[in-house]
Amino acid sequence: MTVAPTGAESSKADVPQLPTTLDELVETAQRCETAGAAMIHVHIRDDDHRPTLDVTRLTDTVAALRENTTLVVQLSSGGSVHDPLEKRLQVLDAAPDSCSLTMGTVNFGDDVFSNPWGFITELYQLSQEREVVPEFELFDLGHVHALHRLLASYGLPYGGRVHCDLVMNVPGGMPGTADALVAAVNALPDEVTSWSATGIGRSTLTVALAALAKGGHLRVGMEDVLTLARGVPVEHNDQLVSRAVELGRLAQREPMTPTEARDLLQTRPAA
Ligand code: KMH
Ligand code: ZN
Repeated sequence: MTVAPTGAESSKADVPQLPTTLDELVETAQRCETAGAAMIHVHIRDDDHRPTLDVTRLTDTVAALRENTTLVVQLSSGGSVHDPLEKRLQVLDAAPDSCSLTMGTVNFGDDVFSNPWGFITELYQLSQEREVVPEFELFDLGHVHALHRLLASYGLPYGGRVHCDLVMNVPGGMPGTADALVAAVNALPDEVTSWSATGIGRSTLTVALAALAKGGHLRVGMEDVLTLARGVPVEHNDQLVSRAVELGRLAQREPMTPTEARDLLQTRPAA
């Protein structure tokens, strides 16, 4: 189970319970680990709670999460739709266990989340060099196709495992339906060793249930959904983790521990 607690899209003014400071992020990470998360997908904010890719801040964040949790630390290389590609490559300077790596450009609501092929291949090769395990973010079936091309051209990731996350229901990407999930999973390259799925907004439960039924892992968090039900705001990310754990238990699936997740992903051993 991955928790994506913050994202880059919601503002602190609109969602005061969003963890945007380092203290809030660490507290969230601890509570989500207790609730059953094994990995954290991290976007950070500046002193004004705006998205930032400042490398010093990212490095401090990785250190604080390592000090206070055993979670696998995954930094977002996606940032916000406004971040330049060069800044997004620098995320690896903060030496996380894992980084997200989106497999293509996608319309993102009224914006464009830009991931040209040259950027994808540069980030991928950098992740191999720096021994950072990528999580391939797949927003559309075309991104699955691009993953075949990447693996054929540049070989396996650091650690030899191939882990993907289906990000569904972004306006511009694939819909958050069971049918779309099955189509995407059936098209994954044979090299894929594990995958998770997350459904944005209202599709969160549909996607989680479909992923469990199809044997996948789950990502949840306030990056992806801000309500538990219509008109019921999420007060803390651990509510989403606990609910996903409960869904898993109904499906007789136990959440992995961070140690098991490290083994699954073959992340770099601690220095
Ligand atoms: N914030 C989105 C534009 C990622 O973290 O790699 C991109 C995103 C994907 O969240
Ligand atoms: Zn993200």
